[in-house]
Amino acid sequence: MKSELAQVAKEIKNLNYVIRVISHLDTDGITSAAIISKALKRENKLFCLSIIKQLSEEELEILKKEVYDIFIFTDLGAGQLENIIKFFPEKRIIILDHHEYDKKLKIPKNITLINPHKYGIDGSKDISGAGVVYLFATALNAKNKDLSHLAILGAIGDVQTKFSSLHNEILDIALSLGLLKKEKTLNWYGIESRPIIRNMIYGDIELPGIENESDAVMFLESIGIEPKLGENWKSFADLNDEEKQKLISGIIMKRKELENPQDIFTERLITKDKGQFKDLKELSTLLNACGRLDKASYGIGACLNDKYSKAKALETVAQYRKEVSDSLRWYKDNEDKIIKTKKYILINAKNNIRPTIIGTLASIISNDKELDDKTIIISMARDKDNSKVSVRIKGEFDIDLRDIVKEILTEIEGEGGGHKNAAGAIISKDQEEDFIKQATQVLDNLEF
Ligand SMILES: [Mn+2]
Repeated sequence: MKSELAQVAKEIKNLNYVIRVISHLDTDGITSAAIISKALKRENKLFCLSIIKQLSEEELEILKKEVYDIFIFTDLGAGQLENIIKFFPEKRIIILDHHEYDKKLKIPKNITLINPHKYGIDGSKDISGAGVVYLFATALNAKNKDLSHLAILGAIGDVQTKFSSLHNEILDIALSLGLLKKEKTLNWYGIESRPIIRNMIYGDIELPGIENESDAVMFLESIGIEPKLGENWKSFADLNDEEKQKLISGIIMKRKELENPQDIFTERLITKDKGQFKDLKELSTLLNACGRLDKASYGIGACLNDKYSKAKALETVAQYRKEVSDSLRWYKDNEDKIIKTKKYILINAKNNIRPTIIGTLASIISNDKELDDKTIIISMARDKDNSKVSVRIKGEFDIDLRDIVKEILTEIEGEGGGHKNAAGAIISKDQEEDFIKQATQVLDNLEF
């Protein structure tokens, strides 16, 4: 990969026209965009950046008409290689992506695909899109090592949490430059921003006897911790050192009947920043929210420490949380519009839920403790003239949701894809009813 990266870096260095950059809207895509933006700026290159949901044929149709001579795709493009070859026979194309690509394709000379799968590295777990872009950026200029924390952030966004040797190399650079630090803390998501009481009820630390809000409040008061700060519930980070210690001892006491009462800690990665920009997992949520609410630029700005973007990103994540909880309320209030059987739940939210949030809703439903295991959740929401379909399953089973989508799509026109446990499709809005009919047929006949 190194010599290929060096070659492309040299080409970019010598270039003197505007570069078109296209990236993906999730955390990995946003961090990829931040890295490439900063790296190109450092070389005094002009570029024009867009963040998109997916590289559909529709999107490619628009892009190919643009006047740019060179396109760089980050965190997307590999999966659409065939279409890119078809749509861009004359443009210079560079793809920096970790997704799998069709190895049977003959890649023409105008296209350079920089992809870990080419070199026997598993891009699904061992390197993120931001990681590939980071490697390119450091080939361009060693100064770009100061973006190493963003490569790690991209990996966390793509849930590549078991760090490969490649990620560990990048992490070591971020640690040695003081961009990131490891910190031992309670094994809770959202030390900085999630209310303690929420973590006590839903968090990963088992707490016998704490089932609901009043249990949690009573427990906190019993150990002398005020659960609220003004109007708001306190997060762990809101506590002073003495209170933190009291809470930790209290939690261990509460767990004394369990096998490992002290097994409540984890190591987290933190930046030099504060609040929701400190913990990489929370920062990842923030970037993801910016992407999904069509405010990716705030996320990119936040990655590059722009003050205005950071303030706007905080507003955006608050709005995202509100929209997610509104979508959950819509789901609960509209049972008559939802098809529910023992095996599946079918939701057509139409225009009531944002298409970029419908997958989040399906994921939340699939985590519902009261739902039967193996329940398949199919949710749909409109995106202009199309409908976005998200498919999830409760629990982890040997069912490939992509196969189910593919089977439904044999009768319906549409593009499907995704992962084994989280698949999706895009269909035309006019086909919603047919899709639902076909889906119920496929699911009713499915044996599992
Ligand atoms: Mn990615």
